[in-house]
Amino acid sequence: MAKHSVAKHDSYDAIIIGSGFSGLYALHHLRDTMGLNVRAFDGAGGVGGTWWYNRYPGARVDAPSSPFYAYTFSEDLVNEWEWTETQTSQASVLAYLEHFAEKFDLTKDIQFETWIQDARFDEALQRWTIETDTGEIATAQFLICATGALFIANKPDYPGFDDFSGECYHTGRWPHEPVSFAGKRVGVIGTGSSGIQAIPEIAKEAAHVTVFQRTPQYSLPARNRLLAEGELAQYREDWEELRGSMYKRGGWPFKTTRRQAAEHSSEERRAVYEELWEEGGIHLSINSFRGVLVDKELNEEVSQFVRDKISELVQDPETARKLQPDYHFGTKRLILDNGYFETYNRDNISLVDIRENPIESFGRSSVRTRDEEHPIDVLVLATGFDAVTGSMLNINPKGVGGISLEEKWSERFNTYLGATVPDFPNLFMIHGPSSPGVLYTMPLGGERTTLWIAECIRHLQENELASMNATDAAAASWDKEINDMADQTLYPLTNSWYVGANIPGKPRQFLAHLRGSQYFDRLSDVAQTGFKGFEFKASALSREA
Ligand code: N01
Repeated sequence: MAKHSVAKHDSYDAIIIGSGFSGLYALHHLRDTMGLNVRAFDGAGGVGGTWWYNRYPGARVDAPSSPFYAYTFSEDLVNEWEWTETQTSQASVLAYLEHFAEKFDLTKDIQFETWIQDARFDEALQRWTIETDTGEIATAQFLICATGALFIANKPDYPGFDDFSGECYHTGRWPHEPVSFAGKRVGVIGTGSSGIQAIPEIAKEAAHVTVFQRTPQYSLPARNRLLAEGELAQYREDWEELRGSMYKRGGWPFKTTRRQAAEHSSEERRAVYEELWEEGGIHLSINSFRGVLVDKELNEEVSQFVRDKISELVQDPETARKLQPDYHFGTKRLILDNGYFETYNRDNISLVDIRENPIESFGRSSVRTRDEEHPIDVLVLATGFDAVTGSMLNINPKGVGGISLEEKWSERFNTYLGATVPDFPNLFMIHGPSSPGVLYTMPLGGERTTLWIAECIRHLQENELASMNATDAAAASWDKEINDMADQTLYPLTNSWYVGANIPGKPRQFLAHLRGSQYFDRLSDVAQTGFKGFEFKASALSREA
């Protein structure tokens, strides 16, 4: 895409960082609906965010029913975009976002291939100043960070890693040129959503795949299929109602179950699990019985059901044993796969449990575990991200008194409403820590958060105010609320990126709001009741009057 540069020292109403789902919508809404002068920046060479970077083989939306992983605000868009599969591929989501950017003429206001190097709040002017890696400086009253919850790649720092001299790719930074695995020995480190999506596709092409697994995972069959004729038409017809349901429920139009486990025999429960496994997608997780993520005994029953399925699917008993997960079902991000476990029945794949047999060193074309040397031509790092907080800390904005976000978050990732940080006035995050983020439908979450940010801006404009700043007390109380909610569940018991456990030294804290629809109701309440929890500063204009 063409690079449009800002003139040096340009000034805007709002600067947006990121042009994924949320950044694009924010640009459209703030510019076209609110009439603001807006500029967006993105380090990537085009729109798409996550979908620009994550081009690894097999990359798909890890959620069911693709029509719902899309913008909901424009009936036009719903009617004109032709989704083809139930689990949309990366290429298809990216094409959709490119279409969206073109339809609303967004790229003219996005500067690509430009990283924000510094962002500072100027207290005298009550404005943000950003500096780019290309030496440009721009100011804006509002800084909207749509920087992605899963953006900063987590690369393992094994000693001697650099001794490996073959091709090496991180799933979250996949090359734009085709990568060929034909005839090659491929090593994959990591078995989260990305690894589990990529491994079956790589195994179809490679001479051999060696999977280095640290934690075995629960993965449910995605049962991806082409949308049947009429399905999309039905969706369009029901769109208003479905959209309403998405708002009311957790971002999906599906009803979650109200069935009580205690009212059913264990045989009846097993039959329910079987039915939901066959249905595929996230249904086993949300539609079996109430309390799967709260009640240890019930959770263990579902966990064992999935372990049994893995044993049925994988022919070699030793491989099946290594693939048995031992944490509470659903407390790491649920994975949807297309033939992951079945892939271990091929004769060109082997699984190394690195908890039993750790990686010790690397050769020029090998990975050495304690017991064996594995010849490797291509290494795929499916090792995830410094999730939720990493992309904000990468920018490390400086707020009131020059405090950096890194200092502010040195012990806890305090936010107010998951969207603002005390001492960082007029800075808004979309999918920030303690927002529902990935536990909600992200495109819809991005839309709804943007609408709330727009209300904040309108409030300042109507009252001739220059800035709003969350108080420390409001953030502390929000932090407690989020953690109390999480502590009622099994989530915090598991080492996952939800609690920052995948990054050595990261403060452990549950990073998401667990009840998406309540969260957005809360945002509305705060807006309708005078923005409790914020302090305001008058604009220079109204101070002079
Ligand atoms: O990353 P992950 P991901 N040595 O952190 C292992 C979203 N997503 O990229 O479990 C060896 O889940 C790590 O092991 P462990 C989705 O929300 C969305 O797969 O920490 N192994 C784990 O197995 C997802 O949850 C889509 O013990 C190491 C793996 O690497 C999120 O992105 C598609 C290691 C990392 O799993 C992240 O998924 C794909 C080390 N040093 C992903 N460090 C959509 O469709 C880490 N691991 C939207």
